[in-house]
Amino acid sequence: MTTTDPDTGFRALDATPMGYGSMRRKEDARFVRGKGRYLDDIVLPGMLHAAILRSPHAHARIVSIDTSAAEAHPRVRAVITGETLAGLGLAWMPTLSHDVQSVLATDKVRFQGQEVAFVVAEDRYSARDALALVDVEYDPLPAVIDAQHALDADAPVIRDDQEGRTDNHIFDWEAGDAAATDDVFARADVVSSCDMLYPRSHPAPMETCGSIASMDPVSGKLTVYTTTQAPHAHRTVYALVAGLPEHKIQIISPDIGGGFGNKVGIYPGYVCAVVGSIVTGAPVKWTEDRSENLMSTSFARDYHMRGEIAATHDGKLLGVRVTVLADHGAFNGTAQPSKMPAGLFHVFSGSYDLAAAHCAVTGVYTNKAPGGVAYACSFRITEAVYLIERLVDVLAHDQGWDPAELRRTNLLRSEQFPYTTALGWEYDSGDYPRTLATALDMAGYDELRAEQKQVRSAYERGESPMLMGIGLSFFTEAVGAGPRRTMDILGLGMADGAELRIHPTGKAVLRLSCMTQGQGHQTTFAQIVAEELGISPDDIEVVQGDTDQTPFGLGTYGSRSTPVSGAATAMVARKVRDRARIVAAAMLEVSPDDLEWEKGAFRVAGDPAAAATMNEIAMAAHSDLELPDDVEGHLDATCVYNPPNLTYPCGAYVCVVDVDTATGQVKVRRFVAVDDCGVRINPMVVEGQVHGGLADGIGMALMEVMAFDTDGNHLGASFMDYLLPTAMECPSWELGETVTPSPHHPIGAKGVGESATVGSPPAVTNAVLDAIRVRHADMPLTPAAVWRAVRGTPLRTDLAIG
Ligand code: MCN
Ligand code: CUN
Repeated sequence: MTTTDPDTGFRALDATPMGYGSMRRKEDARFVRGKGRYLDDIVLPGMLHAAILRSPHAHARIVSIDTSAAEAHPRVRAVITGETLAGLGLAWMPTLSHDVQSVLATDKVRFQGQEVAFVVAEDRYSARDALALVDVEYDPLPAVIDAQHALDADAPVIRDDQEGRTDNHIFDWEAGDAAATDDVFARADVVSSCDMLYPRSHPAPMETCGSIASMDPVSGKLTVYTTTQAPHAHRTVYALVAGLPEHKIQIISPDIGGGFGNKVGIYPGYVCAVVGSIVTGAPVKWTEDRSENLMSTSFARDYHMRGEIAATHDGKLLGVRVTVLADHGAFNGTAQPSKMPAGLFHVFSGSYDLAAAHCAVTGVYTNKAPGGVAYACSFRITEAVYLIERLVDVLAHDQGWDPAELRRTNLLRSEQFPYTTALGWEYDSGDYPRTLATALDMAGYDELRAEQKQVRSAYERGESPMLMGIGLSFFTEAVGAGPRRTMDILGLGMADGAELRIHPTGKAVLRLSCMTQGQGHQTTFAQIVAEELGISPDDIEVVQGDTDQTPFGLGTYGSRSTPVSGAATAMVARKVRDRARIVAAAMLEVSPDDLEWEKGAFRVAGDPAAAATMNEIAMAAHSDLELPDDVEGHLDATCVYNPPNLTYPCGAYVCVVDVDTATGQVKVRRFVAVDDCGVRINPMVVEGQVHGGLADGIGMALMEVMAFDTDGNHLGASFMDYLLPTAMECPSWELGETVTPSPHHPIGAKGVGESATVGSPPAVTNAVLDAIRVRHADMPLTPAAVWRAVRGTPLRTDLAIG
C-alpha cells in the first residue's frame, strides 16, 4: 500500500484504500490547519469563567475559610466552598474505586494542590485574581509521603473522615495459588529476588483538563462540554451523583489533545462547574493550567514491588512470587474494573510458561493526589510487565545467563495457545518465538554483543568512559475490557455500542461510544466499515463524543476501542450487509441465497453481469421497491458488543544505549520494536501509536518522576521539573511486526494503543543496567542516578531525601 522514496526515506501513500491499509488520517485535514475544536476554543453566550483555590499543604486541618473579600470583587459572581457543596449533598463524590473523594475540602486538606474553593467570575483573570482574596486558615499536620511508612503505627491517619479508621490501609488483594507457588520455590534450584519501585508518573497530555457546564433553567437540561475519554460513563455518574435525570444530561467531548488515561475520571472542577452554572444561571467554563494538571489530576504507577523468580539449574523458569505496596494517594480513585483493586496486574506471569505464580497487593493512602491508573497503563499491566521483565534480567545477571537465551527458551510456544496462565487468564493467540526472533534479527543481536565486549575492554583499560548496553523486553498485553460479566466500572458492564446509518446515496454515518484523543478513530473505524461494505472511508463519517448522538458504551482507555468498539463496528456493518443482501435479492429478483458478496456489491452466482452495488442497494432500500413482508426498509443497524475475552497483543523490544560513566548520561542509540497486534487496520496509525509509546518508555526509564519532599511539597509541578522526552532523546525507531489474528475478534485485530508504553520501560532500563553491570536500580535512570549506580550508591529519585 505504501511506497518508500529510496533517497528521502519518506513514504508516499497511495489513494484511499477500500478497507485496511495505510491512509492519511481524515482528522488531520482539520488538525494541521489549526482547525481542531478543543474545550478552550468553545465560547458560549454569557459564559462565566472559574478558577480553583488549592491547598498549599499536603496535610492540614482547615480552621476557617473567609470568602467575603473575594465575593466583594466587582467581577466575581460566586464563590463556592465545601460548605456550599455540603448543603447540596455534593461535598464528597464517589470515586471509581468505591471510595469517596472530597470535591472541595471541608474538614482537612489531604494533598498539596487539593481543591478548596471555586471562584466564578466574568473573566478568567478576575477569577484568578480573586483566589488571592479567599482567606483560608490552616493548621498543618505531619504528612505521609513515603508509602513504605504509611502503615507504621505512628503514621498520621489521613482518612479520619471515615468513622473508626485508625490507619492508612485501603485493601489487601491477592491472586494465584500461594501454596502451589511456595511449593515451586521450595523445589527450585535457583531463586532471584529484587525490590523495585515503579515510580509515580503523570500522563501529562498536551491539553489539560477542563469542563464547561451549562444548565438551562427552563428546560432543566444540563449540557457539559468536557475533556473526557468516556462521555457515556460520565453522564451516568453525573446522574447518580447529582441526582439529575439522565435523559436531561448531554455530555459533549470535543477534540481532545491527548488523554493517556488522564481524562477518564471526573474531577472536582467538573462538579463545581455544574454547581457554578446552577448557582449563577450562566454557562461556566473551568480549565486548569499545567501545574494544576500535574499536581492534582490522575497520576500513574507508584507501585513498590518485591518480586521473586524461581528456576532450574538449566534455566527453566518455574514460578514468580510478588508482594506489592500500592500508593493510591489521599483518595482511592483508581480507574479500573471495579472488582479488580490491582487492575489487570494478574498478567505479571508474563509471556512465559510458569508452573505457579502468586501476588499479594496492599493498597495504602498517602498525602498525594489520587487517581492511580493513567498514562497508557493497561490497568497496571505496565507495572506487571516491568516487574517480570526486570526479574528475568536479574536472574540472568545472577546466574551469568544471556537474557535473550533465557527468554527464548521460556517463551510460550505457538502450539500452546489458547494458553491459560497460572493466574487463570486465557491468552488468545501469539507466536512469541517468531516475534522475539524477528526483533533479535533486526537488531543484529550477536554483533551487538560482540561490539559491547570491545567497548567494555576499552573502558576497562581506562581508555574511555563509555559503556554500551543491550536491553530486551518481551511483553504480553491484555486489552479490550470486558467481558461485562467480569468487568465493570461502578456497576456499568464493559461493552460498547455502534450504530451505522446508510443514506440513500450510499454515504454512511457510524456512531460510536468510544472517544478518540488522537488515535485516529475517525479514519480507522471508517476503514473497518469500508472493508466490510466496500464504501470508501472518505464516504463514512465517524461520530463520537456526544451522548445525545451516540450509543451507550464505556469509552476509550485500556486500548479497548479496537477490541470492543472495533468489533461492534464490524458486526454492525455485517448486519447492514445482511439487510443489503435481502434488498439486492428483491432488486435482482433472485433468492438471497443465490447472491455472492464481492466487496461493494452482490452478484448473482453464475451470472456475473447481474449485480447490485452498495450505492444502488442503498437507494433501493429507501425506494418503493417491494420487499418481503417481514423485512423493514432501509439498511441502518445497531449493535452492542460484549467481548468474549480480552485480546492479547505482544511484542519484543531491543534497546541499545551508550552510557557515559563519567557523567551518567544515557543516549538511546537504537530501538527495535516488533509488535504483534493481530490484523492491522491502518499500519501507519499503528506505527504512530508505537512511536508514541516508545518515547513514553524513554521518558519513564530515564527522566519522568513525580517527586516529593518529606513535607509533601510537589517537586514536579511544571515541565521544568517533570521532564518529558522530546525528539532529541529519541532515536529513529526501527519497527517490525508479526501478525497473529485474535481468534475471537470479528476482524482478528488486537488493541495496540498502550503496547509500547507497557513494553519499552523495561527494555530501556535493562539496557542501561546491562551497560553498567548493575543488578538493579529504580527508574528514572537520570544522569545522577546512573552516576551513583556506577559507584555503588543507589539514589532514591522519588523522594527528595538522599
Ligand atoms: N489500530 C489499528 N490496528 C490494530 C489496532 C489498532 O489500526 N490492530 C488503530 C486503531 O484503529 C486506533 C489506534 O490504532 O485508531 C489505537 O487503537 P487501540 O489500540 O484500540 O487503542 P484505543 O483507540 O482504545 O486508544 C486508547 C489508547 C490508550 S488507553 C492510551 S492511554 C493512549 C493510546 O491509546 N492515549 C493516546 N494512544 C494515544 N495516542 C494519542 N495520540 N493520544 C492519546 O491520548
Ligand atoms: Cu490507563 S491510560 Mo489509557 O487506559 O487511557
